[in-house]
Amino acid sequence: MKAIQNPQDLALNGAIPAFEQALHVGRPNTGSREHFLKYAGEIFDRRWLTNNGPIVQEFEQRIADYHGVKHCVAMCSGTISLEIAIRALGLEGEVIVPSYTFIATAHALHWQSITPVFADIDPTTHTLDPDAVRRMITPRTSGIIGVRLWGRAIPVDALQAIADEHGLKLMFDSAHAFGCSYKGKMIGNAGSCEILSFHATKFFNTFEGGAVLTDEDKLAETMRLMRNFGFAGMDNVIHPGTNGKMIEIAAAMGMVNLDAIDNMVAANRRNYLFYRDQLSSLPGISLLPFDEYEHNNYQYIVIEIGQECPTNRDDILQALHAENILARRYFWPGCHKMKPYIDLNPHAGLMLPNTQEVADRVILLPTGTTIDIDIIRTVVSVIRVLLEARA
Ligand code: T4K
Repeated sequence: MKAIQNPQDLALNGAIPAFEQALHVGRPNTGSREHFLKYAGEIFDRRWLTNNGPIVQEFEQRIADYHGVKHCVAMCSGTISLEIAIRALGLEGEVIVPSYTFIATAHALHWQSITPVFADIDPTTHTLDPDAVRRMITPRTSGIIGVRLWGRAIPVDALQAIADEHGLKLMFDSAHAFGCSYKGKMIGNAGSCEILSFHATKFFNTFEGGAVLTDEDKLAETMRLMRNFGFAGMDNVIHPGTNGKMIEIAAAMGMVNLDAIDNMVAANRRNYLFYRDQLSSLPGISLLPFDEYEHNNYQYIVIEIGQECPTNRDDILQALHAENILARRYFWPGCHKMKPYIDLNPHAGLMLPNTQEVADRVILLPTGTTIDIDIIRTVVSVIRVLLEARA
């Protein structure tokens, strides 16, 4: 790793990149390879590969216990978990969601001929603003999906009050919030259900995978049917369904990663604190804070580029990419500016000023167990030297 002290050290100015191999925001964390291979051997011996196998069942119990929730219904992805939960709740017509989220939140609705109606966010938390949600309610609205973006705070009580007042269903896309709490309560129990993603790039992964957490017995039963074609036993289909099952080898990855989860959170927290320290002296750059009184997974390092910064967000991104630091501008430009939503409602942005502003000023920096403090020092020095050169 080369030292970056002067503008001529920047790859942007012709120097060799700081990193030979790309640094990713979503480099997977992995638990014990040895234990994983032991599970794999057992799967071979048992010849039970999928369809609610014993590892999936144990995995579901551990995830439910971890979050203190009654049911965990494991699925093959976070997106399928969203689709199944949306259908099991009977959502239809219009559903209010933030535009500032991964496209899957909106797609899971559109895929089922439901219109996602985008409401604006609170610029400090990056999550749904309850007042903005109220403004988007119409006679066709059937529900609200809150997104616990970056695993951080979302006004659960205010959203529940709006849902109750208008007879709407409320659920949460908690794809980023595995192991997080809000107001001292672990996620999983808010609204009717909460969905998780275990995609490779999430700090906790099952290669691909997802789950729905709920305290509602009937809802859990319906989703279990729906993820397996509606089968209630051999030759007996009693419900519409699809194939949303988690496979045994994915659950095995989940088991070894659960065993290692404390180390993964500790690495993320160490990185977060070091980034916070290193970034604190840079003008116009602020790190989105985690509330230390809550359980956090610290999986995303989100920085915001403000007015006082001597350069703009995309200039910084370009300098980082030149060094092979593949920082991301999640979730730019917002779902409402992507297809098919831009065609369906080209003027949606008029109601989304905070979304547009936040999407234009955010950068995510690499973290996780493959990133250490020496790497972070170099990442931050690239930004520091660039800002000094632009000042
Ligand atoms: N709701 C929310 C709020 C979400 O953020 C997501 C997913 C979902 C729902 C849906 O859940 P899933 O159906 O995905 O379970 C990534 C992930 O693909 C996506 O899961 C995630 N959110 C989103 C925030 O990030 P991309 O397209 O930005 O990145 P991707 O998958 O190309 O990976 C990023 C980089 O990580 C790669 O360029 C290389 C590296 N990488 C990736 C993989 C897959 C590795 O080093 N190893 C790997 O195995 O979406």
